[in-house]
Amino acid sequence: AGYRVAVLGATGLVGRTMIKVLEERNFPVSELVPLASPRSRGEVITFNGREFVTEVPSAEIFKGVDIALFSAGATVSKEWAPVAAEAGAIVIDNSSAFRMDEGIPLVVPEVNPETIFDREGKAAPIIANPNCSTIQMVVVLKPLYDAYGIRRVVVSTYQSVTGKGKAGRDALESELAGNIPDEFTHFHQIAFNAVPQIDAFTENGYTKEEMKMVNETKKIMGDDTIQVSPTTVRIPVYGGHGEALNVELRSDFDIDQVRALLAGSPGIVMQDDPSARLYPMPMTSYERDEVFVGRLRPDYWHPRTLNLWVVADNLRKGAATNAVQIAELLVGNL
Ligand code: 11C
Repeated sequence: AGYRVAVLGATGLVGRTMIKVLEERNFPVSELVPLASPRSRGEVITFNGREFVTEVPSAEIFKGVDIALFSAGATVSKEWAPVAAEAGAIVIDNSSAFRMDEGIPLVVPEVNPETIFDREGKAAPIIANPNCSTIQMVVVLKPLYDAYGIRRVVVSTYQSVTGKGKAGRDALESELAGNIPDEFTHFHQIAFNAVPQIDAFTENGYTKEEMKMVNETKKIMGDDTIQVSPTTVRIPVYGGHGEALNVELRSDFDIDQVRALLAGSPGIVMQDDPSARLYPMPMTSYERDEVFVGRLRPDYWHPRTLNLWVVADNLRKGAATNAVQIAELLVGNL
């Protein structure tokens, strides 16, 4: 019993994490279909003690697949997601290919799980998984939005090199070993540095990463009026992305009530005890599925506004875990 689950990008950092998370969460998999580029064809993936051989995607291979988790970049998704959907699979796509398309749900299970299904209860053929830095932010914004309303969010990110996959991680390791490459993976040296550019710049002076945080947040929260003002920065860490949030609410709040509200909200772990030097960090969020929140305090100057610090493992809640949670919503509903 169970579902035939394909993972496209199975040998990448996110793909491997998807397979690990499927196993850890006992997702009902009858057969795993690992897929990757021709370079990785034939690589053996062990899942629940069984070995599966990596294939390349084809129209044929998606026949009989129930759920296809994609994490091989937007170009690959654009080519293969329609093929997989046509073959009858529900595609959960971790790339940016379809996120902002009308009619494609963009889903964080703690925030908008209902958007997966139409009025008849049928799942959308392609479901988009948001960008990692957006996911961990909206998990925290949702309970605040429901309780107080949100006007504006000023966010600065401190993002892990693993946001650029294996290449991003290897670049840091190589630079730390003293190698200076011809071309830097993170635009500049990332070892001992902080680079205020993630992805390319758009015409308005914001990077694509920053515009993802602006646009994806509005779509996921279902409110076009939320003003997200982002600066995204790459730093030389593994284990997770950090985000300093300054959130202007629409009504007054009591900070202890906010702390209790967030601590009791789905997917959040509160780590907020300055006297014990307890606050979230990438090192302690590594390989965890939750979103960690701390440094909660009212804005010193501005009414109805609070500051907080949010960390999540970008390969887990920021990518693989969120995708598997979406797949869990499909169980019994396909
Ligand atoms: C980074 N957030 O840290 C990016 C990686 O749209 O899924 C994920 C890009 C995306 O570099």
